[in-house]
Amino acid sequence: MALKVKNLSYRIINVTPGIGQIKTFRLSGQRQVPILVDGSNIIFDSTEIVEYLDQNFQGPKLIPEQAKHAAQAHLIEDWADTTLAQASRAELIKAASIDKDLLIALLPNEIQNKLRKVASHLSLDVIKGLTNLVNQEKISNLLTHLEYISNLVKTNRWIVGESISIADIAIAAQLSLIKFPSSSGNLLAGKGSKGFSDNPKLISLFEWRDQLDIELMQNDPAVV
Ligand SMILES: N[C@@H](CCC(=O)N[C@@H](CS)C(=O)NCC(=O)O)C(=O)O
Repeated sequence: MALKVKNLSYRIINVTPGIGQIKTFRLSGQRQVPILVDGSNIIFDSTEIVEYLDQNFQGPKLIPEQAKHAAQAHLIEDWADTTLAQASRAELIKAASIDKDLLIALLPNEIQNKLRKVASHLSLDVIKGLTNLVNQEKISNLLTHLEYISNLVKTNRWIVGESISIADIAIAAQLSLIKFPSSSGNLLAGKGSKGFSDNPKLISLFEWRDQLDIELMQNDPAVV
């Protein structure tokens, strides 16, 4: 999303969890994505990547220049990357445990067909049991926190200040796990966690996210 905001050309290389992470480790000395490869510069961690893009490329500043807005954007991004990320992943697993089509759609393309049959025989109760171990308090807070943001975006185009920032990107990115945007493709678009994706109190939030997604997709002439 940050690369799209800056209107930069890029190529996405997806990493298969496990074996694929050997490459990410060799490349960056750690196993997680995202990693940005810009010539000989290797940058990992989304915050570092956004700071690198702001410092080295033109386009809207994703870290606001005003100290007050910068502090707010950093704090919100950190919340999105930690609390929101953990809760939305747990919600996604829960949703996939009760919706076999969603579970299958989430499988990597190359193994989708082979696993389709196996997945339909899986005992989804096992997955459900595991997700119930996730801190329930965190998940009930999730709805309350998303309601706050939904109310905020009813009257504000951007989460912090008057222009797009790292806070908008961080929140919108994590929301994809709770309700997949149209850019996720036919299998996933609109799917998500019951109680969130279909919650009337969150309509403004997902409309805001969809609008941002559409604008960034349009801002995409250089993707290769
Ligand atoms: N704080 C990091 C979090 C990165 C992260 O959690 N990456 C996940 C995917 S979204 C990952 O690579 N997980 C695989 C693993 O931890 O082995 C960032 O914002 O870049």
